[in-house]
Amino acid sequence: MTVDLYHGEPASNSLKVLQAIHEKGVPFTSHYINLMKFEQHAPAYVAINPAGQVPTLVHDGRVLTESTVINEYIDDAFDGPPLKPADPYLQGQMRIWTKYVDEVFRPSLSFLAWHRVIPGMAKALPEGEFEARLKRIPLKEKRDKWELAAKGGFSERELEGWRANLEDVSDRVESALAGHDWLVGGMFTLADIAVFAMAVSMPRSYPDLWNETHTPQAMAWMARMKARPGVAAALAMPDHTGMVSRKD
Ligand SMILES: N[C@@H](CCC(=O)N[C@@H](CS)C(=O)NCC(=O)O)C(=O)O
Repeated sequence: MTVDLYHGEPASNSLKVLQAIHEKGVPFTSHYINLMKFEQHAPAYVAINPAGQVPTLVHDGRVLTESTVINEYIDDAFDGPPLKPADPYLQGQMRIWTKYVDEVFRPSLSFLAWHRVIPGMAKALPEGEFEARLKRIPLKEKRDKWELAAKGGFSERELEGWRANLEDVSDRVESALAGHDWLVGGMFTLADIAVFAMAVSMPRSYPDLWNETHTPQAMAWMARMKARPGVAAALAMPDHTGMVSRKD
C-alpha cells in the first residue's frame, strides 16, 4: 500500500487532512508544497490536482482531492479509531459542521487574510511577477479574487459580511461546546478536526472574538485538541513558509 499526501504548512485545509491522517495512524509519505513559492501551480503538481490547490491524497495511485472528502475517505478506507459517530443522525450533524467550515468559516477567513496580505505581497514582487503568477492559477474564480484583493478591491459590505461570519462561528462553537468536550455526539470527530483547522489561528488573528473571556469553552477545547497526539503531530509538520505560529 502506498499513501502520498501533498500538503502545505500545517494550517487550514492542509492541517485538516494532516490531523485526520495522524489521528487515524495511517503511514504516509509527505510531499510538502510551498505555497509561498507558488509550487501548487507548477505543471507537475497541476497534473495531479488540476485545481492547483493543496491538499491531495494519492492512495495506491488513485488521486483524491477536496480536504473534506479526503478526510471522510481516510476514515472509511483505513483501520484505526473511528473519526465519525456510528449514528447516521450524528453523522449528519457532523457534516453540517464540515459543510459550514467549507462554505462559511474557511472562505471568510481566507478573504479577510487576502485583503490584509495580498496587496503588500503583490507590491513586493518584481514588476510583472504578480501578473505572471496570476496567469498560472488554474481556477478562474481564484485568479479573479486574487486580482481584486491585490487592488484592495473588496467592498466594505463584503468585508463586514465576512467579519460577521467569524463572529457567528465563534458564537456557534462556544455554544456547541457548553457542557461538551467535543462538537458532536460526545466524541472527537471530523467536525472537531475541520473547525480546529481554521480556528487554530483565531486567538492570534481575531483576539477580540476568540479569547478566554468571550469564548472560554472554545479556548478549553483548543487546548484539548492540541493535547491529542495526532493533532500535535499534525501541528508539528514542517512549515517552510514560517507563516504558522506554533504558539497558537
Ligand atoms: N476546496 C478545497 C480548497 C483547497 C484550498 O483552497 N487550498 C489552499 C490552501 S488551504 C490552496 O491550495 N491555496 C493556494 C492556491 O489556491 O493557490 C479543499 O478543501 O481541499
